[in-house]
Amino acid sequence: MLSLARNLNATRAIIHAGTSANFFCRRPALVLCVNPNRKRSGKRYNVPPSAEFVARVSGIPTMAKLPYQETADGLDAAFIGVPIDTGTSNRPGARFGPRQIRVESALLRSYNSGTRAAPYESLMVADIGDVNVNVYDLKDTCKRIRDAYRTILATGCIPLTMGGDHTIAYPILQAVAERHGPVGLVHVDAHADTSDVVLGEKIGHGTPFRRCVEEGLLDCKRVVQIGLRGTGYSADSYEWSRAQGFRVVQVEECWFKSLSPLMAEVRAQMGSGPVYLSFDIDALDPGFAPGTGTPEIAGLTPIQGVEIIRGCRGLNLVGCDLVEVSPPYDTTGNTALTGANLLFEMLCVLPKIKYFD
Ligand SMILES: [Mn+2]
Repeated sequence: MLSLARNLNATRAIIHAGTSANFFCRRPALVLCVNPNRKRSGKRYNVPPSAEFVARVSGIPTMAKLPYQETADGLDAAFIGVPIDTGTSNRPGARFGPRQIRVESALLRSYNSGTRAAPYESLMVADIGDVNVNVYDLKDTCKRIRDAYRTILATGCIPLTMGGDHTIAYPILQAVAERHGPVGLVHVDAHADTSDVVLGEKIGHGTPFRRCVEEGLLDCKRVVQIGLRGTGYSADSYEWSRAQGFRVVQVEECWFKSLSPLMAEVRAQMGSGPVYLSFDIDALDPGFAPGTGTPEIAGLTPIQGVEIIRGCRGLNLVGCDLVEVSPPYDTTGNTALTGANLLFEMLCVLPKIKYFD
């Protein structure tokens, strides 16, 4: 209560000073939500305005109501959108994913009540907008994504990507591997996304991880694919993955279980090397996340999704994405809301995040 009272008093002071309207500027946002328990490290972080004091429906919808800035300079982590669906094989609409995730993310608060993570007391985070994609040319889009992520990664910032269809993982991982070398991969998905050629094309949302392996972007012994399921083009749809050395965890191994024990094994598999987390929202059952392009029944629960992400705590995460949210197929907005929450969970397991234990 004491800290709440202090926050309230600080906020009143700002309101009386007449500056509260501009809550996207760094200083007012910080003053609005300053936590008196924060160690006096001298470093100031971006803190979203609290809905205790600022209506969450107000303002320009950035991810988690964080400040927007044009580059990754000075950031430890950044939310970035890649609004494409020109790689989809079935229902389109993922190009609207980043925008809808930002809108629904207005419900997010600053602390993780479950894990007691305090991301905005640990890292400098902002929303850096969207990659300027070419909706008429998927190959050009891939080049644009790769170039954008080279620039982001060169600053030392960890990208948290809002997709966009899963094609984007390929050019992102090209840039990630350029900086970090071949990375481990925690891939959560209904599909392996390891097809070679689809309708004569090498680039699409069913092929990114085949391309990544061909280019040596992955440390194949440190790849796990979780949640795979559905009908296939052959009886063993995941033979190619296993032949590369991937660990494949089909959804049947996940049914009716906590995935925390699995994640202990995954942490051992990943070791201390760099790891990329790629989470396709279609890993979740379409009853929970219907707004996606290629839904498959009998999927993971949101609880299991959260267990997977929280199980990545302690890994050397160098980038994360949440892809395939297609808002037109979920008029409730709940798929995008789920995506926003999963992205917040990803932020909460990045290296150097502070926890109140
Ligand atoms: Mn996928």
